[in-house]
Order: sequence, then C-alpha cells, then structure tokens
Amino acid sequence: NDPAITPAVTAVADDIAEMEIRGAAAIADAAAAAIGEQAQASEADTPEEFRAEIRAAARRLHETRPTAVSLPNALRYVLQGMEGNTVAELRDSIVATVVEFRRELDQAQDNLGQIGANRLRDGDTIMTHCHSTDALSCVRHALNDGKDISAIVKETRPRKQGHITARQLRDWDVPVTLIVDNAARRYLNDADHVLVGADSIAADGSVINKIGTSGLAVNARERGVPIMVAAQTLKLHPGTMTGHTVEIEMRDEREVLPDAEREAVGDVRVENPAFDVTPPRYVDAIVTERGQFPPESIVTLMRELFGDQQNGEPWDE
Ligand code: RUB
Repeated sequence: NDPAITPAVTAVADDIAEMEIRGAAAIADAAAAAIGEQAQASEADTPEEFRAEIRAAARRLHETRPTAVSLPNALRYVLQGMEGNTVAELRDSIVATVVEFRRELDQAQDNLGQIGANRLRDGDTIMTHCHSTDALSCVRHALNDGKDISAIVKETRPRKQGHITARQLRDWDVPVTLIVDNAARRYLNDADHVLVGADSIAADGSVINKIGTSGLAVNARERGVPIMVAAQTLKLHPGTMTGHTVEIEMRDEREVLPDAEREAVGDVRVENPAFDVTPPRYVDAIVTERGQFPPESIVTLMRELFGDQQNGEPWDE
C-alpha cells in the first residue's frame, strides 16, 4: 500500500508545478505548511506508518520543480524536526517545526531587507527582474527608512512576473517604469542598482535565478551598474559544496508559443529554460540575513551552516 497523501499536499504540489505558488521563498513556505497539514490530517495508526506518510508527502512536493533549493531545504528542515515514539508525539513535533520554520523564513526576509536597504541611497533607481520577495524586502526597508526609490521593472517573459513586482511597488507608492526585457540595456543608463533575488546560490558564488538574469548582469557590469542579489540563506545550495550542479528547469513550450500562435509559426522547436546561471564575477554582493557577502566568499558561510555533507535525504525510503 502506498502511504496516504492528503488532498491538501497534492493541491499544493500541483499549485507549485503550475506556478500558482511561485518564487523560491513562497514555494518553501507552502511546502512546509503542506507537511504540517499532512501531519495534522494523518490517520496513521503506527509511528512507522506516520513517518512513511510524511516522507511520501515530502517526495511529492519535492518532485514539482527542480531549481529552487529552498524547497528541499525547507523539507529537510521540517523532516529533521520530526521526533517522538508515538503518532501524537511525531505529529506535534512536525507541527511545531513547521511553525518555527515559517517564522524563521519571515524573520530572515525581514533581516536581509534591512541589510540590503543600507545599500540603497535616497533617490536611487533600481532595475528589477522577475518577482522576488527577498529583493522587495530591501526596497520596503529603504522606504521605511524614508528613502525615495524609483524602479525600472523588466516584464520578464514568458510568464511576466514583472507585473507582480510592478503592482507591489505601486502599492508602496514607488514610481515604476515597466519595460520589455529587450529594453534593459538602454534603461541601465538610468539605474543605480540591479536588484534581483535567487532560486539557488552555488558554493562558487554563482547565482541561479530567472532566465535573463545573467544577460542583465553582464550588461549592468558593462555599464558600471552594481548588481545586488537578495537571497536568504535558505537559497544556499548545499549539494554544490560537493560539486553537484543545479538543475535548470525546462518548462512547457506553450508558455513561449501558445497553441493559438503555433500554426502561424510552423514546425519549429521551442526551448523554454526557466532559469540561468550568473557567474560570480558579475555579482557585486549577495545580501543574506547573516550579512552581505562578495559571491566568492559565500562558501565560508555555507561551510558554517551546512558543515559536512550528510548522505541521503530524510524523505528517501
Ligand atoms: C522566481 C524567481 C525569483 C526567485 C526569488 O521564478 O526567479 O527571483 O525565486 O524569489 P519563478 P523570492 O517565478 O519561476 O518561480 O525572493 O521571493 O524567494
């Protein structure tokens, strides 16, 4: 018998896969909450059965999208907090760990926002790509500190997450100029910072973020505009310390070429990578809740946080 996964877990997994829930921090938060729901709804009779259900739920959530390491990091955190000898004890430990995880995530985002805000001066213009809650936390803190900030917001094809960023910034009364991605180089002349988030940070300081980030960073460097990456330590990818590369998600071609436009274009191959890798030499600072780092020194923080790599994942059977 396969362990029972609750409909709540399946629904969250589908929402992550379909990008109803998206962005590395939101994905981590939702996945942790879903494990909590699994624990609460479980009808397992034995501790073994309960553990098997939690592992199955974690696997189901894990297999949704491959690039944001915040997802496995969140699942690892929650499953490692599972302890006890009875179903009730196991359940309580999971529920308490989920609450703690979600609180820490919010706190980390808030702390990094304060640190990142210090890089922004009154009157600065930022250029954004995609929608990152860690990056926006830096803007929110700068605004709270009384600074005037303006934004040039890249649309971010094909899913146009730039619209979410634009809406959020407008709600904070930030003047926003929305541009197509191809206009970025032209408008870099008007920008004081490029400010983006990350889905994963590798041990060599490479930044894995929404497709187009690397081209933006190269152009920004050429124009002399500093590139700031806002990424709480949940985005640090432990596997890269032992030489693993980060898998880049390839998404459905219909995001690029919808069925209605397909006939006019004809029989062409469409590729739709969701993320790319920005080499560390194009990044000026990685802002975390533990301080800001030049990308080349992020490995020191990773060693401190992750220590020696353990074998296997807590959701493996
Ligand atoms: C989202 C994206 C964001 C990071 C960071 O991609 O690339 O920049 O996830 O976001 P997608 P946050 O829309 O494909 O999920 O700072 O909110 O974690």
